[in-house]
Amino acid sequence: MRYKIGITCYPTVGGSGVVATELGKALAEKGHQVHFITSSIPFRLNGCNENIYFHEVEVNQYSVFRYPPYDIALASKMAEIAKREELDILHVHYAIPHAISAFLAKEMVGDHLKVVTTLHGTDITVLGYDPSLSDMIRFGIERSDKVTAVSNDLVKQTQDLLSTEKDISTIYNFIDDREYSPKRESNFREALGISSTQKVIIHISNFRKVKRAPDVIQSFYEIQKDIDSVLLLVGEGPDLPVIQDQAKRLGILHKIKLLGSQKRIAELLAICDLKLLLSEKESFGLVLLEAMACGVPVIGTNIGGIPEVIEDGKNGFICPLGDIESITKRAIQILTDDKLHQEMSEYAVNKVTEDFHLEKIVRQYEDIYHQALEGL
Ligand code: GMT
Repeated sequence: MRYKIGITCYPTVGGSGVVATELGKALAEKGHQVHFITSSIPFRLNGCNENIYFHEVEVNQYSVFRYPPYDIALASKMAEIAKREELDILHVHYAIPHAISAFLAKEMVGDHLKVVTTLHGTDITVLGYDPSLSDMIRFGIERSDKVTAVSNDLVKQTQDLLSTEKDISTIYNFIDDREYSPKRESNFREALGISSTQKVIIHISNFRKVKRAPDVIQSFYEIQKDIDSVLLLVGEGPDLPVIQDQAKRLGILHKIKLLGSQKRIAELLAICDLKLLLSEKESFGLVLLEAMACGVPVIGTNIGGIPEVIEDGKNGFICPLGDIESITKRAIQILTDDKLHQEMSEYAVNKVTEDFHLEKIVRQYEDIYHQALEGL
């Protein structure tokens, strides 16, 4: 069965936008017709595919508006495209405001249009605590025909926090192994002036508070005392100046490479020995999958969906939040025991293939669309 699917997401850098865009590309490859309805072209939407269309949501400015009504403009665009292109499904990523706009669009178009909402994390674990939004998030979820979340932990948090009995299916994030695979050609070591004997540790994030970037710096400070190593920091965000100061104070700034936003992540990962993700909130941790697919062992905190991605002692280690001593100990273990590193690297690649492969996960979304359309 081929569907006509409208996809809405945040088009800028961010896990939910990446997942939504990669899903759209994979669905289009399988012959579905995919219409991205977003405020600008999603940043991962490169290259052409005959089944992919892009519809920009434009918000007109009128002096009477103090705030431009994006949510209404989005709903209106969704309804316009759904009617004109005879869409079967609106699949929205991130509850606010997308699920609400989709609800409005469905009211305008008719019940034959089905709404699938995918929860990604902060739409629940941060916004869900805001009393001015929580009832609206619950409404969006309950009025969606199908709801998915990216980990079992996020399903549970949503049900507990919003007191909803809505059935929410876990569909994990996925990775395309045509893009992320081990032992890729990479000239980053030379380009970054890293010697062949130095170990390379990487952290990739949006450097918001929840990512606990200062813990990454503190752990690296401890690790580099024992191991000749460098730390690569990829991404942009508000905590970058904070950790730059911290690294300067600790006297390790010269061992840290601040790389900003990068597109060639797989090539960067090819030179890495370890990835750290020490967040205090993380519904899944897509960056863990990227590392694992490239054969890089990972250390993460015991929060959110991270333990559903990292099997402690198998493809990396799980450490208590903020426990720098245990993170350091585990990192040194991985970086000094070549046999363990090799085993973890292989386990990581196999786990990605078995649990998080694009084909498997895309089939699960197709199944959700089928259920929504059949009223199952
Ligand atoms: O990581 C972020 O803060 C960005 C955020 C987003 O909405 O783009 O990521 C969330 O969705 C990703 C894709 O499903 C997940 O892999 C991230 O774990 C999740 N972030 C948080 O829960 C903090």
